[in-house]
This record gives sequence, structure tokens and C-alpha cells, in this order.
Amino acid sequence: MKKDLFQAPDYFLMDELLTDEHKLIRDAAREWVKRDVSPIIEEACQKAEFPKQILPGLAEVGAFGPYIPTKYGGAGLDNISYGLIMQELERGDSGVRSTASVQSSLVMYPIFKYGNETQKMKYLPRLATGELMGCFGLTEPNHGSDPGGMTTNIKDAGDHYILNGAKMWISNSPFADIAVVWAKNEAGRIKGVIVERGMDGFTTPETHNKWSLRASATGELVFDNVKIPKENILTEKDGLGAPLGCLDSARYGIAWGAIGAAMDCYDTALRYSKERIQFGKPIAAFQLQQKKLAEMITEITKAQLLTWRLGVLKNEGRATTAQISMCKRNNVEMALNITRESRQILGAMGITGDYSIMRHMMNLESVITYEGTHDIHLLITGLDITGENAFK
Ligand code: TGC
Ligand code: FAD
Repeated sequence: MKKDLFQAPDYFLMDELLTDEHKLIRDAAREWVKRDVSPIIEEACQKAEFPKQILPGLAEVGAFGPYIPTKYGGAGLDNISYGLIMQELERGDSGVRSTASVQSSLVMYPIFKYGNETQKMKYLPRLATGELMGCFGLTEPNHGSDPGGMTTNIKDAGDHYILNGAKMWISNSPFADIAVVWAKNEAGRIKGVIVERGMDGFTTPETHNKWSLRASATGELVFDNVKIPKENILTEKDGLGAPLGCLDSARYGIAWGAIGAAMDCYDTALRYSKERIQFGKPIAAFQLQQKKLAEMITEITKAQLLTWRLGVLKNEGRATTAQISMCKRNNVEMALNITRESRQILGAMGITGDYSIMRHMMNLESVITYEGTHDIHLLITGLDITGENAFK
């Protein structure tokens, strides 16, 4: 992997919309990615290994629970700061952002929102430092887009519950210390359960042979009569709306993250096009290459503006599920298109690990599927504007 020369595109002077604190937080994450992620990420990806050594750094840049109050160990930041951190992490690699998204939005968020005070004090401070790592189990082998059909279940056994079932495609599962798992009770009501590594009957087999998100660990969660203490059930909210509420927060982070991946590819392609000489001049001087680059910066700029506005709405408590869906869907597709165009600008070099583009492209094939597929987000918009439910 070449030296990380990244320079962030800011065509519409978006920096002027950020506070000094936002810029400080973003720049710290950007510098950390350059120093500690870029030099090691290509090898981790080639070896299909999650680089665990980056966990303390992720905690230091505030990537674990940025918006969780300081009382519980979080950084107490606003939603734009959270988004900017996700943008910078995904600029490095979607898998790095994934680890932080899961920890923040899918593990800390449900404990913060739906847990009682004892649960918050027990888990959140240690999740914020990365001493404890978590994962989120919603998807099952037979229920992906339709999580409401889940069959994982808990049964009341007096002073504890018994958990049975299996979750699949779970980020961080192979090394997570705890899992926030969604399961139905006898009445068919979905409950949040905190499962701890070491509980009898709980295993986390790793999923191998991925061509995407290779630097992120993915696995299953298997529950075979796992005895769950009653104090491990999230008490403050249940029903499908509870896990879906967490997804709003994670999808918001992904919307920002995808911009990071797109910016990295654009910046790489722009630099390459100025240096690569064919037919006696830089390829940047050919109209066809300029078309690609000009369209890329236009799409990045549109996404930056859309996403910043979403962040403002989220800070005001006004961002809707449908707005978040539109933004996630738009930005991930935009980023994937940019990986493909920028890969072409690099010619054959674009397929090598000397540059980050192909890795971003493969990663984004997961990002466009997880946290709601591209189709599901379109249908969420469709339902919102027409009032007609086309899911079922
Ligand atoms: P539906 O009938 O629409 O809703 C059921 C109940 O939930 C409420 N609700 C929400 N509540 C809070 N926030 C939201 N965003 C909500 N969306 C819906 C809704 O009001 C209802 O409440 P109630 O009280 O009436 O019961 O549910 P449905 O079964 O029709 O499904 C709708 C659909 C398809 C949109 C939804 O299920 C969906 O989003 N499917 C996609 C599944 C998905 O995104 N899975 C992601 C798994 S986690 C993951 O991928 C992590 S990757 C992480 C990484 O590595 O970065
Ligand atoms: P399916 O739901 O089977 O969909 C297959 C196709 O059918 C898709 O194109 C979809 O758009 C389409 N489709 C489905 N329903 C409809 C409909 N009603 N109308 C039109 N088209 C439809 N899950 C977790 O719980 N936790 C995690 O940490 C997690 N991490 C992940 C990490 C990776 C690397 C990946 C790839 C996935 C992860 N997931 C995780 C799972 C992810 O959320 C699901 O893959 C996703 O929700 C889609 O489910 P599925 O793969 O079962 O596809």
C-alpha cells in the first residue's frame, strides 16, 4: 500500500458549516486513520483478519459511543461529530467503520436507550473504552430483510430465561464479549437480551470466504439452551420497533461513512490522473477522464450537503426513518459508482492492493446489503411518499 496522501475534497466549502469542535474531532480521526489504519489495512484485508490492535485507537478518537453521555463513558458529542468520525473511519476501510458502528449504534445505543440504570452502569463505560466489545444479533438464516419473522426465542424458567436459536451474518461476533440479541418470548413479543461470552451453550462460529469486508470479523451466534439471568433482559422497550430504532442510528452513521469511501477513491483517482502520462500528456487532460472526475465530485458534494442537513435534523430530533433510509441508500450507491469509475481511471493498477479502490469497492458490496438492502430502503421511501406498503 502506498503512503496515505489523502486530501479531502470540499468543493462547496462544507467546512464553513462545521464548528471548531467538529473540525477538531474530524481531524483527529483523520490523522489517526492515516497513522494507524492505512499502513496495516491492506494486509489485514488480504489475510482476512480483523486488526484488533486498532481497538484502543478507535476508543481514543471517540468512535465508541460518540453521542453517549459522558456519565456513561461516552464522548457526549452531537450527531454531526458522530457522522464525521464515521466518515473518516470508512475513508480508511468500511470494516473499521463497521466495528465502530456496531459498538456505538447497535450495542451501546440499545443499552443506553432500552436498558435500566444498572445495565447502563454495568456495560456502557467498559464498551466506551473498548475493554468490552459487543455485537448485535438481529438477522437469522431465514429472516434477513424480514426480521419480524425471527424464530430465536426465550422461555421463562422461573428465576432465569432459556434462550434458543441462531443469528447469522453478525459483525464482530467472533471476538465480541457481549451480544445484544433479539428474541421472541412465549407471547411472540420481541425482547432485547444481553448474552455474555462464556455462558454455557453460547457459541460464535466465524464466517469465512468473504470477498467483502475482509478486515471485519463476521460470524454466527448460536444459542443452545443458554441460561440467561433475568437482569440481562433490556427492560425499557420491546417489540420490533426496539431493534429498528437502533438501525436508524447505525444507518445514519453509514450514510456518512460511505462519503468517506467515495472521497478516498476520488482523491486517489484525481492524483493518479495528474501523474499518469499516456499519449504524451497526463490522462487528466483527456475529456473522458475529466467527465468521470467531474461527475464524481458533483455526486460527493451532493451527498455531503444531504448528509450534513440530515445531521442537523438529527441533532434537532427531527430526522425521520425515511430520511435516514434515503440518505443511506443514496450515499452507498453513489460511493459504489465512484469506486467503479475511479478504478477505471487507474487502469490495471486499479485492481491491485497498491491502491485502496478495489478494497472499497468490495467492501461497499456488503454496505449496500447490510442495515437494510438497497431495495428495502427504496421501499421505505415508497411507503413514506405514497402511504402504500409494498413490502408484503
Ligand atoms: P413494521 O410493521 O414496519 O414495523 C414494526 C414496528 O416497528 C416500528 N418501526 C420503527 N420503530 C423505530 N424505528 C424505526 N426505524 C422503525 N421502523 C418501524 C413500527 O412502527 C412498528 O411498531 P408497532 O408498535 O406498530 O409494532 O415492520 P415490518 O415487519 O413490516 O418490516 C419493515 C422493514 C422491512 C422496513 C424492516 O423490518 C427493515 O428495516 N428490514 C431490514 C432489516 C435490516 O435492516 N436489518 C439490519 C440488521 S443489523 C445489520 O445489518 C448490521 S450491519 C452492521 C455493520 O457491520 O455496520
Ligand atoms: P434477503 O432478505 O434474503 O434479501 C435478498 C434479496 O431480496 C435482496 O435483494 C432484497 O432487497 C430482496 N428483498 C427482500 N425482501 C423484499 C421485498 N419485500 N421486496 C422486494 N425485494 C425484497 N445483521 C445483523 O443482525 N447484525 C450484524 O452485525 C450484521 N452484520 C452484517 C455484516 C455483513 C458483512 C453482511 C453481509 C450482513 C450483515 N448483517 C448483519 C445482515 C444484513 O443485515 C442482512 O444481510 C440484510 O438485512 C439482508 O438480509 P438477507 O441477506 O437475508 O437478504
